[in-house]
Amino acid sequence: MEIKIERVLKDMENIVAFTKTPGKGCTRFSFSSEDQQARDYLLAEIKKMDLVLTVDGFGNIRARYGGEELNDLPILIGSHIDTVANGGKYDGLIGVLAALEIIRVLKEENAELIRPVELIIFSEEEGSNFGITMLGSKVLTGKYSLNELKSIKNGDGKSVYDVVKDFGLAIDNVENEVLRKHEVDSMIELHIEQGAVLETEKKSIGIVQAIAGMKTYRVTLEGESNHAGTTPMNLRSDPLVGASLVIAHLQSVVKDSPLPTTVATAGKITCEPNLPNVIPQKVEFYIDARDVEMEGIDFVTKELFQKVNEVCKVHSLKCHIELVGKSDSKQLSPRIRKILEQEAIKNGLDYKVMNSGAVHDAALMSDVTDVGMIFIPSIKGKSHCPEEFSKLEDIKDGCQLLLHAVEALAVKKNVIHELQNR
Ligand code: HGY
Ligand code: MN
Ligand code: MN
Repeated sequence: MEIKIERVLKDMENIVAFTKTPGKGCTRFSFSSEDQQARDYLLAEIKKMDLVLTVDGFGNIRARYGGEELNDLPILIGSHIDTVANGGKYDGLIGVLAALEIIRVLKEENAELIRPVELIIFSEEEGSNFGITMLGSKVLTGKYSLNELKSIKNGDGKSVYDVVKDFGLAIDNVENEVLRKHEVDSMIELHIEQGAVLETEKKSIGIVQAIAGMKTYRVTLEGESNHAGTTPMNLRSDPLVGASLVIAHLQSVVKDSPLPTTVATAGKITCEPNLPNVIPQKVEFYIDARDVEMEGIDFVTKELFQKVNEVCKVHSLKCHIELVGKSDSKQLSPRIRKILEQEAIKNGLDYKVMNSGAVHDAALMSDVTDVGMIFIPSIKGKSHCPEEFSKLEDIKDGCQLLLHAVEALAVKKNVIHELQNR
């Protein structure tokens, strides 16, 4: 069976148009009007295929092809459609559109399934609303109670609960919709690499072995606002100086981590009153610490707390450090990885087994099922920016490999070889 790449590209162009920042990349936060447009488009495509559709209380969409008579557990394929601000076209979306196209092909070819094949679209993967990545898959796998969702607030002080409820979703049901172990057979997510390894090594496919874990901290430093001209330097309590010392320290010390894969980023900062002639009162910044082993993340955490305490003493600042989001590093399923490698070899694809520095919903789903990930190259390793780009032939290879893996797991005539290989 073959995917029809022109349909994937048409879907992509249609959905990429749903952005708050036309001409400056994709800005499509979950629960926004742009998100609603993208959802409406995809739901219309799903309804054309008469799939069994469910939208849970957090807006995670599941559309199943293959009926009740199939008593084997479903395989899930999909990703997310939300973006960062001024993000790229491909992050998340390519995995959703590949899955949608694969279900179209299975239906058109009247493939005889041994298990249902389900498209899954996760809400709020980027964490753009609340600073917590993969919130949709965390809620789906039972990581948050309804009460916790009522207490987490966005920058406007609105809770997750209220934002999702105002979007028209039945969020009160989420605790009854948790996906448990052994309810699905497996999940495979196709995604762009968001790094430069595949391009540098001239590989068209990555098969993911492990996904990085992460911790996101919100650091608040309070000093004493004062006049920029009349306050002597030795009498200042300047939280922006404190913040810059902490951020610069982490950038320099991360190379001393026990692991070469540790990364630390300060990607969001607010300063009050944020005026050139006023010593700030309060600065809030986020630290994003990641590694494929938790040891690297713990290293950054230790350095962060030590440095914050040190600069607070020297600059007479008050501090508050809050862990706002976390996800553990995850080894993906050897069973699924073996199928992906077999199908890549069978189809002459030049692939590399590799780790993911980016986090993905697949990491959360690996708590409840066997999970695999397929990467396609990101040109110049660029992502989370308008320059994000993947080549047509790589997109085709990625979609086709996902289709072959679905055939091996779910289509009758192919599945025997998978059973023999268990
Ligand atoms: O931040 C990430 O790694 C993902 O793109 N949300
Ligand atoms: Mn993504
Ligand atoms: Mn992303």
